[in-house]
Amino acid sequence: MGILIFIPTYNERGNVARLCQQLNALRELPTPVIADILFVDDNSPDGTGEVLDQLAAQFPQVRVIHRAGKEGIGTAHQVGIRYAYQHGYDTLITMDCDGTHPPEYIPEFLAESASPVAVGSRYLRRNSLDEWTWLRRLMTYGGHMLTRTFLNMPYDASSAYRRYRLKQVPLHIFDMVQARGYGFFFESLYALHVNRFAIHEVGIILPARGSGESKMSLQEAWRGISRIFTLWFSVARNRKRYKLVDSDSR
Ligand SMILES: Nc1nc2c(ncn2[C@@H]2O[C@H](COP(=O)(O)OP(=O)(O)OP(=O)(O)O)[C@@H](O)[C@H]2O)c(=O)[nH]1
Ligand SMILES: [Mg+2]
Repeated sequence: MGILIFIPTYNERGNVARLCQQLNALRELPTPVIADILFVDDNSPDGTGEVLDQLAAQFPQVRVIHRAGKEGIGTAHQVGIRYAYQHGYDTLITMDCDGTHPPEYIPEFLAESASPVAVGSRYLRRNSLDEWTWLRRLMTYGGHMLTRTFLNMPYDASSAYRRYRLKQVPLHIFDMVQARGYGFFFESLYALHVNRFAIHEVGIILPARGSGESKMSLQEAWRGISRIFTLWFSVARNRKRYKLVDSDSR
């Protein structure tokens, strides 16, 4: 089977319909992107779940999983990833719902065929974060500096805009990830990196968020930072912690 686009939502009522429409428009391109779309909504108080149900009734390619409450962005991605494996998709794209991950990059993600993983990177283009506030830029660059320094990863490790080729990546990689929140992104990329899966970066420009508010609170940012150090410490103590049995032969 083909492509699944996975999008976690929490209070994105004002953004879901537009994103859905933009993703459907990719079907009309000269090289059409025919994909199913899966939303995982955590019982958003703003009623995003009901809007998603309407979209699912309107478009057969849209599916919705409703969870009972806010369980974190990392566990939402785990649900999306497991759904993709269980339903036999070859390719999984993951992205945010807030308009910061323009769907125009999806064809570029798909065109790259050499790497099992592709990541949308905010560090390849000078103007990538021009529309963002200085505080949000500071947080993003700070996180990047920490993942570079402590986890030795050159990529944009906290980017949620990704493409995985599932036949080339074993599900077990994601079983190793413990972070339930934003730490999911660098922990999963770390597991891929140490197991020598090629990671391709696509330079993206991120517009400011559409409607609604960020869920990246100071508490979430702090949790992410402490997760980097926990990871660093646990890897220092047990070098095999994230290693698959056969990764040395890759
Ligand atoms: N299902 C689910 N989705 C979440 C949760 N937290 C965040 N999201 C979604 O994950 C995506 C990213 O969240 P954002 O609030 O945009 O976080 P961010 O991109 O780090 O921060 P900004 O873009 O700066 O606002 C959005 O689509 C959110 O709706 C959660 O606990 N559960
Ligand atoms: Mg965002």
